[in-house]
Amino acid sequence: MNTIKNEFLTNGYTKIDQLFDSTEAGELLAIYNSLLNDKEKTTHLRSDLAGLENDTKPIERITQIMRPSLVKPKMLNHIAYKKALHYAKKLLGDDMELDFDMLINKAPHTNTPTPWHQDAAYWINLPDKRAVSCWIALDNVYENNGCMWFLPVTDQQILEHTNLPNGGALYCDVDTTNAIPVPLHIGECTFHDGFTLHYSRGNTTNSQRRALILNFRPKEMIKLERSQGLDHTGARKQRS
Ligand SMILES: O=C(O)CCC(=O)C(=O)O
Repeated sequence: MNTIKNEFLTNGYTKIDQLFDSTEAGELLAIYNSLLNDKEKTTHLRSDLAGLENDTKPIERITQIMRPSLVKPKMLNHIAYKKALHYAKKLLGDDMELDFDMLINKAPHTNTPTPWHQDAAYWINLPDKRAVSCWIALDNVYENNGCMWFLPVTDQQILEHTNLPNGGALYCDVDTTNAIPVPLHIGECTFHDGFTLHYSRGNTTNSQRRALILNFRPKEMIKLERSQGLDHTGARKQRS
C-alpha cells in the first residue's frame, strides 16, 4: 500500500489491480448496460461529453451518466464501491466519502477523444482540496479504445479550461510530451487526484469502452458542496 500511496502522491495517479472477479464484473455490467439502454430513466443525468455535433447526428459518442446510483441504488452495494472507498481512505485519509459516481461509455467506432482536463476545473473552490477519482475499467482498455492517459504532475494549480462546442467536455491546452497511457483489464482501476491532467483517445474498435468512475472527497467538503447547490447532476462548466 505504501508504494501505491507514494506513487499517487508523487505522480498524481496510481494503478490498482483487480477490484473484483468476473462474476462481480458481470453483475455490475448488467446494471451498467440497463442504464445505458434506458434513455428515459437516465435522461436528466445523461449527456454527450463530445458535445452535440448537429441535429442530424443524434448518435451519442461519449455517453456520460452522472450519479447512476440515484437511478440504480443497488450499485452502491457492489464490492467496487466498498473497495474503492477503502483505497481512497488509504490514499487521502479516513474522512473520505463517496461524493458522486458516473458512467462514461465510448461507443464503437466513434473515434472521439476525451480532451485533456483537470477534474477540479469542474468543481467549486473548496477549502480542503483533497479529492480522488477511481476510474474502473469494465472492458479491457488500451490506447485504441480509450484507456486513460495521465500527465504525472501534482501541481495544485487549475489551468484555464474551455468547453467543447455545444455543451461538451472541458479542455485545456497542455504540453503532453510526457503523457503516459494506462491500459487496464476488466476490474482493474486507476486513482487520480482532482488536479491531475488526464485524457483518453477515441474508440476506434468494434466494441464499447465502458468505465465506472467513483469520486471521493472529505465528508465535510461534500456537505459544503451540497449546501452550495453542487450535487454533480448539473451543467458542465468551469467552476474553479
Ligand atoms: O473516461 C474517459 O474518457 C474520461 C474520464 C475522465 O475524464 C474522468 O474520469 O475524470
